[in-house]
Amino acid sequence: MTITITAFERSPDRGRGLARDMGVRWALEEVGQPYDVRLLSFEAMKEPAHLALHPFGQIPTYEEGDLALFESGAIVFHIAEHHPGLLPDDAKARARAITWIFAALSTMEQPIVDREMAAYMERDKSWYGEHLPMLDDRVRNRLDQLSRRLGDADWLDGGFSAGDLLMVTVLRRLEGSGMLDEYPNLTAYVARGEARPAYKRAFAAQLAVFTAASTG
Ligand SMILES: N[C@@H](CCC(=O)N[C@@H](CS)C(=O)NCC(=O)O)C(=O)O
Repeated sequence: MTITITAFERSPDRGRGLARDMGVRWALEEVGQPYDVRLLSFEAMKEPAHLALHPFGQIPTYEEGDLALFESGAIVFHIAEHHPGLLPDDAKARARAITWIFAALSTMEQPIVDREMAAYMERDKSWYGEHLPMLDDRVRNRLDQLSRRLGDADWLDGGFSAGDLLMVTVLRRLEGSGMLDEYPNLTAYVARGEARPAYKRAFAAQLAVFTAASTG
């Protein structure tokens, strides 16, 4: 059955793989599942046709036959549940890998996105200089804890899983902040994710969309 996802027609990240379709593309590449992409403008994302798929008017969405999903975490989880390779077979190991999916998208992503949003929206405000160190501390606290847990392991719990895929995707949002550089094991962890052939294919595919939109 054909899978169609949605992505930005012209991604604000300029094709650096930070838009949330990246994790979905990566998961589909990991399991060897071909997919189509429907590109959307910001305006089209707020129109009724897209709102019927995504109540918040965002990307990505995922359509497969009569199934329509939104939320990148739910989509990656769905892909991992229906194809081998992203979740272990052992029930307990599987539950732990799923736990890392939630940890990536709630515990880790939240302070990282709060910091990112402040940089976009508060940079010119008088309180930004005081607020930023607080936001940095919250991110650092989570990075400290994650770094301690990962230790010198390659992945968070045994073999590479959907939990690692989403954790690497989330940590990449810190690119350019210098914060990840303080944690050599997390830097190496992200690099291991980025070195996976499936990651490279997904990254190239989303970059090609931005390049085409910029040169076309
Ligand atoms: N929690 C959602 C976040 C989705 C999200 O923030 N999408 C962004 C792109 S990365 C978006 O569509 N932004 C445009 C908008 O909100 O208008 C997910 O993981 O899918």
